[in-house]
Amino acid sequence: MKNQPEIMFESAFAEDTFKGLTSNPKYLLSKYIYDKNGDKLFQQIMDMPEYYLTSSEFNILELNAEDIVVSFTSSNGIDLIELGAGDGKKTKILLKKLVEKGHTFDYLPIDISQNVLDELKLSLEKEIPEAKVRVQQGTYFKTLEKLSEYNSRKKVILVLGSNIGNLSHKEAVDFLEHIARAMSKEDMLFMGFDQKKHPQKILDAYNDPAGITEKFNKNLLVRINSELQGNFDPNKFLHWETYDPETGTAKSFLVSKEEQKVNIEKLDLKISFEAWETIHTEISQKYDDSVVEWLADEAGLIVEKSFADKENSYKNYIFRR
Ligand code: AVJ
Repeated sequence: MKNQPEIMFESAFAEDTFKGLTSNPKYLLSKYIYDKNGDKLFQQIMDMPEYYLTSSEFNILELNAEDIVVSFTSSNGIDLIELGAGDGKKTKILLKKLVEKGHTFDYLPIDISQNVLDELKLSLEKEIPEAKVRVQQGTYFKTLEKLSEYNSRKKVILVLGSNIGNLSHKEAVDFLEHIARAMSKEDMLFMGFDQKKHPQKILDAYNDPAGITEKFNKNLLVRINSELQGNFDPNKFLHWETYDPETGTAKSFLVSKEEQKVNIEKLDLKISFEAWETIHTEISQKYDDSVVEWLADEAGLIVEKSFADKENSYKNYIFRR
């Protein structure tokens, strides 16, 4: 991979899109859903009644805020580092509790989207002016390298929202390993994992009748059109969701409703679709305790504690090295 001529492509988005659409079967990477439009659509998803993940985690944090915050703290304060911070709606519960209990901390939210970070910073200045905040833009892998630079006091790393679910188990272990490597003995990792549950509930969360998730998924095509001068007609694709209860993997696809050709000018690429040919766009992995323990073990981490909602539909785990 390292030897590929990078000059051929104007961006990682261009290169990954070229690779995905010339593969068989075709795929696109879900991280590229999150441009300004995608961020907005994800905000709308989090407000949908069908998307139980957000309210489940919100309730877990609210019910256990005191316990959680107590386990976070250290006599000389902490650096609270959040990967994929988003709007920080759930994190604010913990920040408020830290302030209320008089704990010393810096909050360091990291997100791929600068828009999201700008808004987060503004809202925190208003809602929790006591909090010391330093935002950082970047992808997970870039930010993981920076993690070990924070080593003057206890680090607590947050990954909420079951964001790990977009990774295959192999990628998840790799991600956890990178985090583990940057952790010292007293550091902690606090992470949300959506749990296996009634398959219909999962399908409903990723296939809402209002079509918000469909728009979110199709934003990949819209983004290719606007940034790479493509001519996808999103109406000629079907949003399709599957869930395999054995593996716990929810998968999103765009399915071509007819035979068609698409032109992407900036990639100098013409792609043909057969009728009913697929583009795989996203996985949203669901977990149980034994899978989480296995992932942790593979990455050299130990599960110290977990917090669940009433139905065990979602869990937050504390990991240590
Ligand atoms: C942000 C990765 C947790 O997979 O549940 C929501 C993204 N995709 N609806 C998820 C998403 C479709 C979400 N994560």
